[in-house]
Amino acid sequence: MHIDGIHLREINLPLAYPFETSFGLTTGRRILLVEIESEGLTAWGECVAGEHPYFSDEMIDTAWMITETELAPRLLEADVVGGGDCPGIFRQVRGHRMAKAALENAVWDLTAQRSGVSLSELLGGTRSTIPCGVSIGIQSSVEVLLEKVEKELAAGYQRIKLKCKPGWDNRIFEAVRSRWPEVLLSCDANSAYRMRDIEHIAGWDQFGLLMIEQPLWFDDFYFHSMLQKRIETAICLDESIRNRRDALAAIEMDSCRIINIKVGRVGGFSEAIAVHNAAAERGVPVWCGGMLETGVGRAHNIALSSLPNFSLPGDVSASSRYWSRDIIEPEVTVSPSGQITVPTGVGSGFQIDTERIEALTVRRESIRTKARVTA
Ligand code: OSB
Ligand code: MG
Repeated sequence: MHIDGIHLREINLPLAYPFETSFGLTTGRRILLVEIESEGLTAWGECVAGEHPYFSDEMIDTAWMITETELAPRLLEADVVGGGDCPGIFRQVRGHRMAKAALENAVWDLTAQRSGVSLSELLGGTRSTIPCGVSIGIQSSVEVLLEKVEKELAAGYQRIKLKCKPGWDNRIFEAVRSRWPEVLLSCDANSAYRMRDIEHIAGWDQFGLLMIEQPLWFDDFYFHSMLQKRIETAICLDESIRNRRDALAAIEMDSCRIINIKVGRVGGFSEAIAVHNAAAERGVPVWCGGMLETGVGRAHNIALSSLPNFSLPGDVSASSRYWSRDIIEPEVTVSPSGQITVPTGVGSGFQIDTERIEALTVRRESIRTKARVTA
């Protein structure tokens, strides 16, 4: 395919509800969207890098710079047949996986459109609906948290994930467990604990959690493996898993028994599928994580979640939990049984609300194929 232009935009969008994790509070998002123009078709990708380099070492401004100066020019020069070509095209650039993923995912979306199939089908999806959970941030009080949990369970969500940190752990697990003894419950520490906390974490076995997500260092396998040997509850790795090799190492070392796949964190759909397959072959279930995406990234998460080994409820939830109004149509909704229907239409299956995106845009840049100079 010939790629005619790549357009970068930053949109600013306030969150409908502030989101607090052990690494900080987010009240609004600055989001890099990429738009790829090719032979009359247009496809979008969302970069999930945050406003600060707190979840990973990427942030929107580094992603913007790398996309503009390194990735987009490479993609424009390359012979592209499909999204699977992108890792090779970007190989010389180390890291910057969230920046790479935004472009690669847009190329997959474009390929689905060109082939007249749904993105889910192109990726190898087999599910027509996906099971949904929610990630609930740190709240001002236990009472406020319980109200949130009640609201999400009433909406049908199949799994509740509680963000935790030292001082916001046993109290909330106890409160939620005593009120809902049977609910699928997990927690996510975003690396807030250290080995001195090992006995404290072992105490969580009594709460019957489905998993404990990324309790230790963001880049660690070894100490998670030591912790996993000491506790009964499954560890789930998020931040630590950057690619298929990391997944293999983590599984081999018993650093985790469940993997959270975020397509941005691993650099795009190609690597996400590779992690999915490696885990599936070893009997390790996976689920799709979230990064407070708009509808562009959410639609891509839905397509990815339709692959067979995404057997646990993911953090892919309704648009209205994040935005007063999303940037796709229709917005993402969740059924009373806590499921999202995987679209069967061509491409992502959602329409991009370009008018709304235009209104939210605060910065833009277009990169086009250099005119070839002929002698
Ligand atoms: O660790 O899963 C995480 C949000 C931002 C950064 C990291 C994480 C999260 C979430 C929210 O847990 C998931 C979502 O609802 O999008
Ligand atoms: Mg996480």
